Amino acid sequence: MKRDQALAIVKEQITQHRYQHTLGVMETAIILAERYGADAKKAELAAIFHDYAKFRDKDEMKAIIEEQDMDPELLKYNSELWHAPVGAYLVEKEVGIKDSDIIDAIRYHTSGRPNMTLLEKIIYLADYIEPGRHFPGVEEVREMAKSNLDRALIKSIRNSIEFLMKKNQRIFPLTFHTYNDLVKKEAD
Ligand code: DGI
Ligand code: FE
Ligand code: FE
Repeated sequence: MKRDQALAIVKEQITQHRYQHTLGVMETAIILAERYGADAKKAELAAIFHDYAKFRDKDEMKAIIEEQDMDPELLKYNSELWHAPVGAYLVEKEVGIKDSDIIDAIRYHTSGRPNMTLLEKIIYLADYIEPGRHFPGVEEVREMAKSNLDRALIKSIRNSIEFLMKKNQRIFPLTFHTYNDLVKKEAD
């Protein structure tokens, strides 16, 4: 699928603000793919569609999680987590993208998972450091991403967990598993 066609599809699904974020993730994901030797075309498409389901109705997302036998634990945690697995499902079903590398990068863009693929890491990180992000610590992760993808990823996940904990939010266990897996590999 061509970039312009993909962008036109996603533009219909999200707000103008989220669309600008999507363009930032796309640009960043392509740079990271070129830097770390991933497929830039897959990175482009995964980035374009990563937040496809962000504005779906909660009840619709809940129904999809149940009907498609997704992890029922998701329903016990913040509904902000749901748009990633639901997006993976809908991008395949509604947009027709079948490539499992792209679909999994969408599925795991919010929590990560142990043994992430290079493409999954790139989309997670691009989502965190795209030029439209302005939270404390982002510049440090941007710098790290220039030389060490895994270290940048660990830092971004640690920052996110800390941020959620400061807000008294519960952490989805898969987010912790992702963090532990990356830290273990870093220490090996
Ligand atoms: O969709 P984006 O805003 O671009 O970014 P995202 O998909 O990384 O995260 C969406 C939201 O999900 C964000 O507000 C924080 C929340 N979130 C991410 N990981 C966890 C989480 N919420 C909980 N409760 N637990 C998590 O592990
Ligand atoms: Fe997202
Ligand atoms: Fe995003």
